[in-house]
Amino acid sequence: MTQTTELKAIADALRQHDRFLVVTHENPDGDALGSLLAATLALRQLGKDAVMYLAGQTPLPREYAFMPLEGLLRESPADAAQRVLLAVDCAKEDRIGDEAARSRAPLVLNVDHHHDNTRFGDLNLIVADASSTGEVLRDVFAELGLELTPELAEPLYIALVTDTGRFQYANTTPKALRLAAELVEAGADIHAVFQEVYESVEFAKLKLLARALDRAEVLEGGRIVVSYLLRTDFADVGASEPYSEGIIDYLRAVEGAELAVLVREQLNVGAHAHKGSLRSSIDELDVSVIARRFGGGGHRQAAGFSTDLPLEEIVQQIREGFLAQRATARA
Ligand SMILES: [Mn+2]
Repeated sequence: MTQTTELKAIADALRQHDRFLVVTHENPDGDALGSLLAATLALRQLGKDAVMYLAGQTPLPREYAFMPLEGLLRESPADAAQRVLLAVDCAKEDRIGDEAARSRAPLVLNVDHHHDNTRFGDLNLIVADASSTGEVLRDVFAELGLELTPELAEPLYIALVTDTGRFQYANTTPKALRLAAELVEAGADIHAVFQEVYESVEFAKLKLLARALDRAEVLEGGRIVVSYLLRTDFADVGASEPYSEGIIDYLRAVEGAELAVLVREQLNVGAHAHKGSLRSSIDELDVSVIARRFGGGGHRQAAGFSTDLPLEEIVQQIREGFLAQRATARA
């Protein structure tokens, strides 16, 4: 199917069905939560019964606490088997964090922008060159003839501004910038979003950042910048897991860095021992390929993984993955 056909098929399915369960990926970021909220509100604007569900008990990142996410379920509702599952910003079904979510649903709709999306839906709309899932949803809403109210515009803007790194990353296309203007015209309060998302840093997050910066090391003559956070770091400064979001951007910003790596010990018992985040600063390096060495994935510029391997082994594997690509690029 072409992308236009996929778009129309998703829009038709949203029109035809009446009850929906909207989900996104665990440990959600701004695009995940913005898309979750916008999709839910859009369905309600169409007169549908739509509920939001985020599996697990991990607290939401505090910078998104201002979003009107009342009614967000943390456990699957009893009537999940009667609800069409709409997954937004989920590259793989296991990112939903509820193994039964997909099999329970009578129909699965998958709307995303990850280039490595496994197309786990019955219907899929995957736009790999979109800046964010929010941008993809905007086109779905247009297809549905929805009015872009301030309530819809603001979560779409949150999705857009966070996934483009405040309109700085390579995915900041002219289309993304035009969409930003459209969302501001529709009533998104960009200054309020800025203050809530970027200027409400908790002191414990600052102290966690300090630990990561203090431990940062360079490899391969400065082309790789790597750091790690231990479980005790989180405990010492009083930080929970989402506090580490954004730290990697400081590592990537170092002069000459092509690859930034942050490895953190997992806080949840029963989870994999380590979680890794990877960021590429150059077009020639696809970090999703490195993440796949550990069973992870993501985008070219940003990817992640979970693993039980020890820290030294993780760093060694990442180094090999980096050299495999960079040697190829130079040949
Ligand atoms: Mn995204």
